[in-house]
Amino acid sequence: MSEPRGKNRFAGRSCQSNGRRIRDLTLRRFSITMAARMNQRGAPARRILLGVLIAGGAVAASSAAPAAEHAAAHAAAPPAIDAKAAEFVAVEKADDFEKGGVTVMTQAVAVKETGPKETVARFGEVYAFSPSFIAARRERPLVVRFWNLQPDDEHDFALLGPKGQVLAFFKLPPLSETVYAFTFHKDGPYDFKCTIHQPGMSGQILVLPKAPEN
Ligand SMILES: [Cu+2]
Repeated sequence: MSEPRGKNRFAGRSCQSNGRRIRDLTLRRFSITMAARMNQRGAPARRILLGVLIAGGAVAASSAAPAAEHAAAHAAAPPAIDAKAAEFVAVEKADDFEKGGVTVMTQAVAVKETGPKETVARFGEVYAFSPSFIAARRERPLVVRFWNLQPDDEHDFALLGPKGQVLAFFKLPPLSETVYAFTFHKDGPYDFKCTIHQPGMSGQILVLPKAPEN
């Protein structure tokens, strides 16, 4: 499944609300215990109790916002492509490219179906692109065949420019082949990532100077 796990503090779209909920419950339980004790002691103690309960309420209210953010992140619209993306790269989708180029597979490194449980509990479900590093030549089309090997996990591919701007974005549906040709116009490293599984599912294309004519 593509849901990042609740305890994954590394996930870009991490679900931290579970942790907050546990803290809220702990705080409420503490408040109730305090209430029981203070009831026996009279009015001044009750004022302190009120303060504790208000603080508890404030923490509980603050946890509602991240939960909403989280839901929004999962339903997020595709990122906007930078207006100057074409200066860096031309991206062409084609399912009829001849064989060749680089095949990039999506790899389930640690998932809840197969574990290890401790890893999934610590990092959430972990995926990777394989390979995650590709070298290319400027002005020579780099054909990449993306294979999403997971039967029930969405992935996507965002290509980033030197300032982190999005140069290209597309989805990689479950059990699909998606083929693109990238023709880079500027040398240098270009990061890429699956926006759903961050930060683990990331990589880099290094664009080398134009090949010498021979
Ligand atoms: Cu992914």
